[in-house]
Amino acid sequence: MAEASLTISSKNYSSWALRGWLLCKMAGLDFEERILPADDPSTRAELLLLSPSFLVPCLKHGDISVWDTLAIAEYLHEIRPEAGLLPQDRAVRAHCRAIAGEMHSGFSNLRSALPMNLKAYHPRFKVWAGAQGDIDRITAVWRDCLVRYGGPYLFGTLTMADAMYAPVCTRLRTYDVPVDSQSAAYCGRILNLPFMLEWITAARAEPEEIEELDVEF
Ligand SMILES: N[C@@H](CCC(=O)N[C@@H](CS)C(=O)NCC(=O)O)C(=O)O
Repeated sequence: MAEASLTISSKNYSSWALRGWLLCKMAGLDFEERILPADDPSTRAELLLLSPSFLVPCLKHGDISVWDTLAIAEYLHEIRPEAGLLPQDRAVRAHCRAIAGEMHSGFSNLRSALPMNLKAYHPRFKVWAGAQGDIDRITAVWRDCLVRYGGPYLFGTLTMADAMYAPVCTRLRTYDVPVDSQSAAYCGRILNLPFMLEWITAARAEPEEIEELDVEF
């Protein structure tokens, strides 16, 4: 039996599930996935028991339940410090937390206008100004990190910040959003991580479609 379980919903649509799953993989945690179809009433009842916020992802490790992505990241760092989810240097660690927190609490324009949908592809999608502002800020953050810490990931090696921004990389690809060459190269590296390829393949094999999240143009 696995050491932990991670409850998630759709791999195609749930960007928070992707972040939580990636964090567990990056931490090297032995976990099993519990995939709950998001719109089934009995599923929702079960989810409420597991995750009082009613949200996924939710990590269960022994008697401990953690149901918020940033809390999961911090918890994984505590139990697997050697995985390097946070940088070793205190100042860099603070920067990494700030970047991860900015994604966790912000960029709502991008998140609502360009929902994660790994099965879709919308060439030359028209990005409205609010979402473009979020994209500009995110790519500025990426460029700053890549220059400061030398890449190939935001803080050199993979950290929780890369997991937090991974769904942005998928959105930029899904909606064919042009970005500067440094950010495009960073996205390419994230999208080609073996864990990402594994997730994307599983997402594309999912049967269900959620109409409201399938933007049409
Ligand atoms: N801030 C939360 C956000 C989690 C979240 O919004 N999860 C969505 C899926 S991406 C969810 O569970 N929505 C409720 C539902 O699908 O029933 C976190 O960091 O985990």
